[in-house]
Amino acid sequence: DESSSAHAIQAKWQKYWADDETFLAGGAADSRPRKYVLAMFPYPSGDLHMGHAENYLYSDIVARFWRHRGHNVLNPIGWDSFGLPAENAAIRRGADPREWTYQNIAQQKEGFKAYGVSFDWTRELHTSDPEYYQWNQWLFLKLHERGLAYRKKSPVNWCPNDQTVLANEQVVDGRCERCGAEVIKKKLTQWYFKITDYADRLLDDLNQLEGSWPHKVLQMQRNWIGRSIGADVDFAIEGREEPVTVFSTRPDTLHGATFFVVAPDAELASELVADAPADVRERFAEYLAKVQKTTDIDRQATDRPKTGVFLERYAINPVNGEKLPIWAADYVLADYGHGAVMAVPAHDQRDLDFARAFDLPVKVVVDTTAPITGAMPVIEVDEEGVPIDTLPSLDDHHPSVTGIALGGDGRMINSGDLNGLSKRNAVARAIEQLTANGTGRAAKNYRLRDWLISRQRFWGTPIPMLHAEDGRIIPVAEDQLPVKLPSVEGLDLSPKGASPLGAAESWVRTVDPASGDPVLRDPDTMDTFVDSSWYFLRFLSPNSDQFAFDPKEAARWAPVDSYIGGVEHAILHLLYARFITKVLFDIGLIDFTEPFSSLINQGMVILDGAKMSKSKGNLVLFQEELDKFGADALRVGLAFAGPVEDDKDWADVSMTGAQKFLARALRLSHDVASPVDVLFKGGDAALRRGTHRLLADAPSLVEHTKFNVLVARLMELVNLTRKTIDSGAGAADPAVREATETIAVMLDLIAPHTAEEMWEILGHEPSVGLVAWRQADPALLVEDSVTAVVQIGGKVRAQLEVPARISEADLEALARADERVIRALGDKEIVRVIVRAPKIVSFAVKG
Ligand code: ANZ
Repeated sequence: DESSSAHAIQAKWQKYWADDETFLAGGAADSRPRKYVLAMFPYPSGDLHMGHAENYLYSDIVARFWRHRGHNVLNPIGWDSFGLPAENAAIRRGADPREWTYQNIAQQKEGFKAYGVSFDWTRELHTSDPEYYQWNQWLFLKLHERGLAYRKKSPVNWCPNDQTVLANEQVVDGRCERCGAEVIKKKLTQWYFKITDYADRLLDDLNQLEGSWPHKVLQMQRNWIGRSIGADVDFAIEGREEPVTVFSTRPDTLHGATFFVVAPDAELASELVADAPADVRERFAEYLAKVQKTTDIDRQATDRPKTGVFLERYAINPVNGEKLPIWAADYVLADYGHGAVMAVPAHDQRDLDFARAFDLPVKVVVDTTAPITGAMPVIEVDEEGVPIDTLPSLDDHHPSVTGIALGGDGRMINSGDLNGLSKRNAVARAIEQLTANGTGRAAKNYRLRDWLISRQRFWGTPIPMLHAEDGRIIPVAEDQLPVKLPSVEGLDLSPKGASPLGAAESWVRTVDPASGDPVLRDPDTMDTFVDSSWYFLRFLSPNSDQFAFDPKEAARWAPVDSYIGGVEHAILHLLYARFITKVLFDIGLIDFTEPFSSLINQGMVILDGAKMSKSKGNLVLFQEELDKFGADALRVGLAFAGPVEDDKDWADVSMTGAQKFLARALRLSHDVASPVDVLFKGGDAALRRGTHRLLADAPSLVEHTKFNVLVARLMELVNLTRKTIDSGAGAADPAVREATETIAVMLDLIAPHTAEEMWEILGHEPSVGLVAWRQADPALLVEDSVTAVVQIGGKVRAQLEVPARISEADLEALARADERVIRALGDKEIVRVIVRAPKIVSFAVKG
């Protein structure tokens, strides 16, 4: 039956590809143009699943396509094999995380081979091999040399369940991305990568990816980096020597500041309250304790009632000397800007909510009812800056009445010599004045934080640093790498809040070879996002023990031409890879600044409209589908299921339909009776036109990732070929061979085993995977033409020769441009036009 013959064909060609090494990338002597096609490498979490089936199908289609287009293609595969799931599985089963990991890798590898993915297997890598992770350590040392790896004590996101630190990116809605436990703050000394030094470049370079990356991903990266432009303003504090700086995006509103707020958990708050009366101190301490249990997400929620404590201290507004009461309130965050704000309740909603809750004054300084462009009334103001002819609408809109802050643009009022300016001009002028007075300066602020990379876990890359007894921190010399993980034997991996490596006595205690001093190894391991931040470069020299990657190979292959993977990596992985790429560029090891020239995000495979998951019990299993229907049918089913970026509902996929299509295609090759070396010139004209139309359209379909359309077009051509055979032209017609060969060569993208089989049956040598796509014959692309008539007032006035597939709009335009029609219309008024493409254009006229 269909399935068993599919399996036989599959096994035959998989063996051939492995023996022949058909899909190895060409070496330095290969003069073909190069394409680097990469799918995000998998985490070896178990069997391959349908998400993998989709991801690696798409990358395989792209890789195979470029081979057919005469390119030297690199399509490698490896495993992102460090990380928590392996460690947790090991803890559960009292086993070595290595065992679990490498077993899963072996299984997934079998899966990929059975699926017919055209990887270059000679470049396989695993990030948990010392041969790989020593280069993570090398990278760490490079960053350290440049001041980009540093240690600091700071409040970190702590998962009480996994007992480990999490990067901001790994906290989702206040919870651990992995286990869902509520994340708390804990103060720890940790290693950081200084990604904030690259914030501007990471943001600005996104512009060059516009059109090549999904717009949504670019936008997510922009928001994550979150650059705000404004000013730092210094406020003197009564009874304190040093001024306190605040960041504001609206220095134009300085005259509207009516109070001052510090984050309760910032050191400044505790300092300011230290000399306050006992009752204030008590209230503050109570408040602080509460705040420390609140997540940043909750603190930023706009619909929360505002809370705070007056510290009985005052800040002095640098522009007018006004005394502003200082409050501690949790809507101000300790680690954004400077952890303090000038509050302008008239123009900032959070400040307004707070002012209304605690009865603080609200002073309008931007008249948002005054137009700012075009002919505008000049607002007359008195010496105080109060409008003389007060606009009644402004009173109606007063924020203390409406509860709605006036965030919009308008004309400055109540603001000294800023009065009358628009917001933008006032911002610029305010910054000029602050700068001149030495009380402020232009400033930028970012949401992006430095990348916390220390993890208190076993199954990761050891951080290559030594700690001397006197507190000195000594980098491990490059020639001492790798710092290999110790054996897991005797170690308790269960989460304790400190790295299990710290208990590996004989590993932790070592000697600094330079000084001979006894030292301790850093017990922490690196975030696994370090591993995946540069792996695409390792594929270029996967076996080198000289370099992380050979710069000459990087110059040949990189950046990656097509990167394919899930949108779940829109922020973390892509941002880190972009950062490390820029660092390596700065070091001079590569000559490009963006790692992935184009990015394709695939949708999810779902079932009955729902995400598949083990817990819901609605999993479609990759291995089962593969066993039942064979690799090619699975690939056709997925490719045909819908546009790449859409979610695909497996309930709508007809696997038997896919099988039947493949069987029909295969049967064509059996039926073809024309000689192998037929010159493709003659034969059934309609079939030839169909074949050449597909030859003409297919490249752009693939380049625009319209794989489902390509499958549909192949199905059409298979049907047309069969019809041609049946309708009398017969299997010996050379057009039938031409169509069938074209089908085989193009089908290779989607169903490579069937394609190889067809190619062989048609009398050719393998591999069809390396056969060039033929050029379409332009003479066969000329469309059929038909005669269209143009009627005016019911009388035929002209006949036009037009393409059979002309659009209604084009047909009408042709008719209106025709000399005879123009003459017959004269100056009659056209009341109605009826167009029936390609046959009729009819003008109803008056006069
Ligand atoms: C005065 C002002 C007036 C502000 C106004 C806004 C509107 P983005 O755009 O997110 O960068 N801010 C500064 N530091 C803060 C902190 N640590 N916690 C909470 N809020 C903080 O926001 C910048 C604005 O957020 C700053 O500009 C400041 O309020 C506030 F009509 O200053 B603004």
